[in-house]
Amino acid sequence: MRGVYLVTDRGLCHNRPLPEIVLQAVQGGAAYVQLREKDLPTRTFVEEARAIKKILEPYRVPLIINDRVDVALACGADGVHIGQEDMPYSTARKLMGENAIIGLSVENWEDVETAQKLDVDYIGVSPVFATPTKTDTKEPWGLEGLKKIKSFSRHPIVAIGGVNESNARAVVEAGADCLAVVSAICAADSPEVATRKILNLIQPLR
Ligand code: TZP
Ligand code: MG
Repeated sequence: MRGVYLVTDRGLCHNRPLPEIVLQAVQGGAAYVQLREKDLPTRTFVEEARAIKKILEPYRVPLIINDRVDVALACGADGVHIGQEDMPYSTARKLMGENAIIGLSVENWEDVETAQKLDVDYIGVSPVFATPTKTDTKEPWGLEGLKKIKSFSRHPIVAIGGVNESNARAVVEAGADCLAVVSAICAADSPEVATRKILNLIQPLR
């Protein structure tokens, strides 16, 4: 895993259509897109996921679905991102198959140790910094927590939570392989420019 990983939030897109935001982010160099929909009816979620998948295919950018293995299977997504209260990793792996990308959020040290025994494709270090985008989080890891995880974990690290232009370099220097970004891209005047700026900041590093 490397580069910038867009995680969507339709509520932060200032009424612009989500497919447009996704396309702009990919044109700005986003390497992964995670569709994160907490409130959509399942049918609408599947339709949206199929539409986004079509947008991503020509760019060879993997589509990852947040939480919902059923939606990921229904739209033929490349992977799924699961949290500690979602479907267990082993079940998700059985359903998604060995080639799927499966990411798992780690919110405390016990999660990090447990993930070490699982063949996840990455761990999502969540949250690195406190963020208004998701307020039901546990204690932020901070850069020190991220460093500690990097020196312990055998898995690629995706950092999420408050990541933006002002801290992208520091987050990568602390050990993130890849930066997951919500508001700094979705709410930007130009999601394309915002993505490219973050990418340019970290590209010399990774
Ligand atoms: N998981 C942990 S923090 C977060 C998620 C989905 C939200 C991150 O949003 P932002 O706007 O990039 O801080
Ligand atoms: Mg979840």
